[in-house]
Amino acid sequence: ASAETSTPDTGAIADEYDTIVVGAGFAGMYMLHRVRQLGLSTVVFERGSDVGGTWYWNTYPGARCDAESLVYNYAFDPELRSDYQYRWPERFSRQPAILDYARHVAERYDLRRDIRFDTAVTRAAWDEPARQWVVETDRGHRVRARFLISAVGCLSDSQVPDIPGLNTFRGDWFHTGRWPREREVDFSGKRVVQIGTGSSGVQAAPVIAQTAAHLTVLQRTPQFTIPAWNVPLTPEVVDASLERMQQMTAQLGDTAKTRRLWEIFGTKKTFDDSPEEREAFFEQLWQSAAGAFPFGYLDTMTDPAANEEAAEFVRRKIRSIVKDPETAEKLMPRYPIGTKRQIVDTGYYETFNRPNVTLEDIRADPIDRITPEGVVSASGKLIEADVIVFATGFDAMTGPLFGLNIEGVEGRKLQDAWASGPQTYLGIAAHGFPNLFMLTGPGSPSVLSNVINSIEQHVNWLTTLLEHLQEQHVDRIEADLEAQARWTQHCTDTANETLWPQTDSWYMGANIPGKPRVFMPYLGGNALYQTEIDEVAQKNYEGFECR
Ligand code: N01
Repeated sequence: ASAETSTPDTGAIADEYDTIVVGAGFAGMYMLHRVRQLGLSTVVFERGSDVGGTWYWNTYPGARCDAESLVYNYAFDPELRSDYQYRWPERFSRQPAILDYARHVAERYDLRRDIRFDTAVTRAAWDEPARQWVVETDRGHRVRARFLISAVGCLSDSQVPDIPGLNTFRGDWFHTGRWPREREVDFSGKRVVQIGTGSSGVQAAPVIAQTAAHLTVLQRTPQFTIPAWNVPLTPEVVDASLERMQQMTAQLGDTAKTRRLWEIFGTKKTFDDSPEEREAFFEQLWQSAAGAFPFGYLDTMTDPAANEEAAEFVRRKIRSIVKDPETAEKLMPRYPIGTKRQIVDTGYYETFNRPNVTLEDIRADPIDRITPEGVVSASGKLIEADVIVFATGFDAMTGPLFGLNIEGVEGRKLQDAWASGPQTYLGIAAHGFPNLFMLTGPGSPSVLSNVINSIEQHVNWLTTLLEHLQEQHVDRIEADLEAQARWTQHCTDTANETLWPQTDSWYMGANIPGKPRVFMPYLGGNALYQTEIDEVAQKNYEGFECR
């Protein structure tokens, strides 16, 4: 890992800005770059001590991106992209490499001077007479701005489950999304209990197992994961990969504009192929598709029988990799493949062949409590631990927004407006919350895309809108209730064409007790979504009221 850049918070804060941006991850950084070009005075509040967002906080062992390095970066400046393309060390970057890139971008565009680090927004209230947002921070600032832009990310509100006795545990415990940065966590000689087997847990377990005396993985829901087949990026591999990506884009051509997310890669349906052809095709996907495995055939995400073919292929793989049949059986996922966020791994199933790794099924025998010695199950079994790792995920999409304590027109809280699920127009604006924009908000493709693409898409579109407002001398814009209802219904209808809503996942809010069950992101995919938001802009921002 590179050394932490020192970012002393010396910048003064004015009483008033044109724009306040919350968060200095990839969304906040690019937004700052663009609003500066419009000449809008702007401050960014960031609760971390440096840029990078997700890639600042998630320093857990094995943290890595499952989108390819060559595309998981900004496209807005072709020179930035080409200058950097031979610097990515691996096909799938580790967290430190991505954080280095974020820092490089901050330097290159001189972003830090407008970012106030170690500063969390604690409240944002709309002042109707002034047509401004009043934003408060945990450092006692109270600052006004015409526009409030949330760049808080979708997966930044870490969740440690409420297990009785955690405060009595005598060892260390950590959440993957809030991993300690001040010191290296050393697992050697330690008995480690890991709770959770989503993307974070699946990345962490193989790395923890390499040094821990013993690792016990507590699994509530077995998940499908596809090998990353990560490789170092030599210049030859870079050139070949860029060519492959260009070919794919050319093949898709204009058809991309009308294909939904699950239709982007496929050219045929599952049962168009004979069983032998299918097996060969799944094998090809297993070897090369990584996270796109469930999109190989056009109907995997819509036809239960087709989905089961793909799921069974992966189950056979698990049986062939995991040597102990009983452990293999415990690892068998039973939900439609792809309907939880598709995991990509390096040696996950193989980890259970190690003599120092045990898998416990906590669906069958749930966690009852934590004691000073470790974790105790409902049946009374004690799993002794020196360290507990919570890979238990996030209050996704709405959690980070609610954390800002946003109060809109007449003091209405965003939490209350969204009590039965998020309601947005285009995933970026909400009725009752004028001049508030949510980058990669609920109802946009965000987490169901290469999220940096989604970020740039939102920032570009919003920059054009802000420019339009400047030209028209408009200082208040709000989504219409009716346009919002139509958009929210469109997102739900799109999801209901697929198998996604059938599974308990964080997309559905199912991981958070009491959270409404609503499929939160938009499944249209980036290309179709671009067409849709462009159309709104062309129709003079139809669905927004400007005054
Ligand atoms: O979190 P998760 P994550 N008791 O919610 C379990 C992105 N990401 O941090 O499935 C016991 O997926 C829970 O069980 P269940 C990516 O979008 C990307 O792993 O709810 N167990 C599950 O096993 C990803 O999807 C990368 O039954 C409990 C796990 O904890 C998203 O972040 C890397 C529990 C949580 O899995 C979130 O991933 C990492 C409880 N009370 C993350 N509560 C990339 O590679 C939860 N669990 C880009």
